[in-house]
Amino acid sequence: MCTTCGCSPHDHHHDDHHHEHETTGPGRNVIQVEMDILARNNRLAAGNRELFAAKGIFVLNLVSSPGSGKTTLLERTLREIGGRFRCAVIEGDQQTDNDAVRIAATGVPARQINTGAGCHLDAHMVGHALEHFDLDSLDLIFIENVGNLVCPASFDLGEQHKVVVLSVTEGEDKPLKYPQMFHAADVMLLNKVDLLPHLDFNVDKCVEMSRRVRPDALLLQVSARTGEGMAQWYNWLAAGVEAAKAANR
Ligand SMILES: Nc1nc2c(ncn2[C@@H]2O[C@H](COP(=O)(O)OP(=O)(O)O)[C@@H](O)[C@H]2O)c(=O)[nH]1
Ligand SMILES: [Mg+2]
Repeated sequence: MCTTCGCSPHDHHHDDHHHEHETTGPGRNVIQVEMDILARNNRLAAGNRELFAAKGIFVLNLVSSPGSGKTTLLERTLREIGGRFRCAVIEGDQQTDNDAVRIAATGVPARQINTGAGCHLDAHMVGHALEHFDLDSLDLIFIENVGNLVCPASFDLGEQHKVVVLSVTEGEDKPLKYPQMFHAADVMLLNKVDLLPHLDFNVDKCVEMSRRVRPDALLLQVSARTGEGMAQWYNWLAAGVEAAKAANR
């Protein structure tokens, strides 16, 4: 059960046998069950985080609403910096392996997780996906979460940073409408800026709303379509990879 919307992320997850936290017994109420789920997730996320630190891997959790351009952004990123860093991608979607197929076409190893009815990835699913990679040969792992600005905010995967992608077609008020997510993300990528001439999207207003929710977030304006602004994103990635390696030395 998802603590936010009550959905069941494990319904269709074939190798998850940990349903015991989802049953209410005498004296236990729904809130306690939800707290157990989050506590268990946090424990598993801490394990993932320790593993990433031990291997010196920089790990990012990409979150957004559906269609804001996460996969397109990753495709371009991997094509443009895939030669500099050894990357892998974990893809989360309710159904299909479309995104993993798109990523694999760039030559980077990709693993799809299908969450079925579930609206977010959790640390347990990510832990299993990691078993399919040679972690000793990786610098950078991108996790593309299920498209949803609500539930993924509550579930730590063990990443160093959440990166929220907001596209200019979604309206500038999204940081205020989904403050939990925009507060949790250390970086906001404002994507599809190539479309700005066709829209009445107010970038300054969006930046101001984002600052109200998370004053210190790094805000970058990019277009995954044209490549505009992507160099700043790559510089930030390079610094993160270097820091993860330095901490591990
Ligand atoms: N114009 C424009 N379209 C984009 C950009 N990034 C992604 N798209 C388009 O937005 C749609 C959804 O992109 P996708 O990467 O699948 O989004 P996801 O659901 O967040 O992974 C696709 O049609 C992309 O081609 C961009 O920077 N500019
Ligand atoms: Mg996608």
